[in-house]
Amino acid sequence: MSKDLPKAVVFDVDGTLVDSERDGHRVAFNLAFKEFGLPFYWDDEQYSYWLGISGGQSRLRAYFRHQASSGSTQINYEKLIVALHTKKTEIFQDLISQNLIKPRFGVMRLINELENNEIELAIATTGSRTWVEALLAQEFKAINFKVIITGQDVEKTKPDPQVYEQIKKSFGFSNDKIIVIEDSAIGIQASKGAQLATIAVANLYTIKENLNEADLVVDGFGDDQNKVNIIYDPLHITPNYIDLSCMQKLLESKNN
Ligand code: XBP
Ligand code: MG
Repeated sequence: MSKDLPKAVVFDVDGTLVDSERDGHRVAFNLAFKEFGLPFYWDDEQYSYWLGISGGQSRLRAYFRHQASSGSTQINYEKLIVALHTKKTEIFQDLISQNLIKPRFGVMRLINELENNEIELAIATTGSRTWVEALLAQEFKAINFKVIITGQDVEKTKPDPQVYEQIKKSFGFSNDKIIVIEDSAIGIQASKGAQLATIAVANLYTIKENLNEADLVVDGFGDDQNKVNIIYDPLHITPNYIDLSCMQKLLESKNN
C-alpha cells in the first residue's frame, strides 16, 4: 500500500453523507413544534442561522432562550426540550423510512472505491444515534462503517474536537493516515482541532460559510462526468472530483 494512502476516511453525516438539513431536520423540527402547539416555524433562512448551533437539543435550547429573552414566549423551555426533540427524532425517522433522506451525489461512488481499496470507514456526527443508525441501515446497508461516534457519545459536540479524538482513539492510526470529509465550518473546526486532514464538501447552506480552515474546499463529490467547482485549494490538488487519488495527493502534499 502506498505510504500516502489514507487508512481511514471519516464522514460527517448531515450535509455531507446526506443532504438532510433543509428538507429533513428542518421539516421535522417544524412538525414537532406544530404537534406541541407551539407558535414557532423555522423558514429556510432562520434554520440556516440556528444550524450554527450543533445538536438538535442544544439548537432548541438556544432558540427557546432567544424567544424568552425577546419576550415572545413565556414557556419554561427546559421542560419541553427533551420531549420535543424525541418527537422531532420520531418524525425524522419517518422521513428516512419514506426514502426522503438520500445520499449526496457521488458519495456512493466514493465509498465503494474506498471499500474496494480496503480503507476503513467511520462516521463522526452530532446527530442522535437513533436516527443515524436507521439512516445507515436503510441507505448504506451494505457498507461497513467500522466506527460510529454520534452526538450522544460525546460530552461536547462539534466544534469541539472530541468526536474526532474518539475516532482517532478507536482506530489507533496516526493523524496522517486519516482523512475527514465535512460540510460546515463547525465540523471543520472539530476535525482540525483534532489535527486531521479535512476535505470540505460544501452544500447550499454551508457554501456561505468560511470553510477555508479545510485543506481543500469543493462544492460536491462529483464524478467523471460531473466536475466539482474548486472553492479553496491551497495545496494545489486541483481535483476533477473527490476520489482516492485526490485524497492520496492531499496526504502527499501535507506529509512531504
Ligand atoms: C448536524 C447537527 C445535528 C442535526 C440534527 O450534525 O448538528 O444536530 O442538525 O440532528 P453533523 P439531531 O453535521 O455533525 O452530522 O436533532 O439528532 O441533533
Ligand atoms: Mg455536517
